[in-house]
Amino acid sequence: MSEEIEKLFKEMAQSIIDGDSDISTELAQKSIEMGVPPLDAITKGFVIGVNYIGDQFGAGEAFLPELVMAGEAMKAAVAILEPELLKLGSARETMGKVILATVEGDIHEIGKTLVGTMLSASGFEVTDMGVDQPADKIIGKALEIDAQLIGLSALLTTTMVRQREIIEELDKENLRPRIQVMVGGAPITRDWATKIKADGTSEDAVGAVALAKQLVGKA
Ligand code: B12
Repeated sequence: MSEEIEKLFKEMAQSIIDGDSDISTELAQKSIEMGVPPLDAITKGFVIGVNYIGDQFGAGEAFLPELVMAGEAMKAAVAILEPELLKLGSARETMGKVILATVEGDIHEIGKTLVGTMLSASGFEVTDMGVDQPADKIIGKALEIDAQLIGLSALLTTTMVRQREIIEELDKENLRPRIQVMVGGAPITRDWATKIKADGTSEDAVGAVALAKQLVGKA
């Protein structure tokens, strides 16, 4: 990695730590002009900053306003890079229909949106329902558009249980394996996914695409 790009990644992380959306969007734009791969800008730059603030918050060394500002700066930067991520898409065939949602009680959206963008770039038809979505709405939407796959994001240990509820509901209504479920979000582990009988999980957006392809039989 060139020194210039390394410096850019550090500045990106710092802009999130500072909660400065003006700088984070400026740096996102700069990375495009420099030809930095957009996913690298996110994972090697901005995510480092948001994880740092998350850890500080968890340790009681940063407070809610800082978390909120970091989240906003992160969201703004990712929005600038989204069209670039979509451009990377080499998809020629339709891979299938996916519903994405963050579960009820949970408003974290950045990771879910990133997963959605990457899935779209890979040829999936993505219906992103947004955040704080109850089970019946998610299942209703999946049936309405005849989705093969539901992707459920949860960032809180208190909301991950909602993933299980949705899977149980689908099972109760005999809607699986017609509709498969992948789960994700920072607290989600492979063990959890197995325990709640999800069809799979991935810790990042690239892995989510690979998993989705595998689940629809197009890997
Ligand atoms: C930004 C942020 C916020 C922002 C969210 C802004 C937004 N518009 O999304 C705001 C300020 C709103 C927020 C609020 C809260 N937050 Co918060 N937040 C974070 C933070 C710092 C970063 C999350 C993030 O965006 N990461 C970057 C993205 C790219 O990564 P990601 O979300 O993990 O997604 C990736 C993977 O997980 C995966 N993935 C994600 N979804 C899916 C779905 C599928 C299907 C698949 C396959 C993969 C997948 O792929 C993604 C891309 O690589 C985390 C800390 C952390 N490191 O996770 C805390 C964190 C999640 N928050 C936390 C807390 C406590 C809260 C609050 C309760 C704080 C409060 N007291 O009010 C509230 C909850 C509000 C609610 N009801 O949801 C805690 C949770 C602790 C716990 N054990 O549950 C954390 C861990 C911070 C901490 N260390 O304490 N938060």
